[in-house]
Amino acid sequence: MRLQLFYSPIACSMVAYINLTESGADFEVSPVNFREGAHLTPEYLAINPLHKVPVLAVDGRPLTENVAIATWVARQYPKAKLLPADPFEEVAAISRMSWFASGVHPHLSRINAPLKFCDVPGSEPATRRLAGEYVAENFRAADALLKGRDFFFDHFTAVDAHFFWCVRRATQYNLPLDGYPNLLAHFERMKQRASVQKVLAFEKETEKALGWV
Ligand SMILES: N[C@@H](CCC(=O)N[C@@H](CS)C(=O)NCC(=O)O)C(=O)O
Repeated sequence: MRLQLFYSPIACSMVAYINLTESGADFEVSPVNFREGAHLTPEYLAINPLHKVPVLAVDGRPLTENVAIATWVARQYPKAKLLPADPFEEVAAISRMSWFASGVHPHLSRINAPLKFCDVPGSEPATRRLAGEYVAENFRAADALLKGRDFFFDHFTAVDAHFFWCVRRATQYNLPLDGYPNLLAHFERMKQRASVQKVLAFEKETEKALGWV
């Protein structure tokens, strides 16, 4: 089976990279150079008309959306236990990932590119401030869930990989995180994982190769 991950540095394709690494899958990475508009070319739009990463092509069949990719990887490589085994817990994990994808990520995107969401001249600071407040509300809830625990469930799962990326992105926007001790401890714990260290090293290499740094 050929697994091809379409990936861009900094982007949430990091989540799929971590999950594939944790699963022990043999996969190749096709970097997508956002800064040169590679995601807007006819070739890439044929893979994902919504011009986003990640895409995991499984024997050429494109699978989009981090939650779906994580679920597929978890089912394909069950030994990695990327999702909890208990049926309720498994769906609860999917619920958490869906929350990060639909309830956290869009606010982070507003901070990154406020004019894509409100094009009123001079509105960027207000869009960013409001998005930051929504991120804060979500991080407060996540911090409470992580109290007294190493991971969202009783072992590392794809949920932790997804949340790691959200917090990482927040640090890149210098959002204040001091009020979330459990979230910060989780972030530091995640940075110790081999899969996370691998993707961070890969990101650096790719940024160099793409001429971003
Ligand atoms: N819900 C999607 C979000 C994917 C997404 O928004 N990816 C961003 C990077 S973090 C992207 O590719 N943006 C480029 C674009 O929208 O043109 C997922 O979780 O996979």
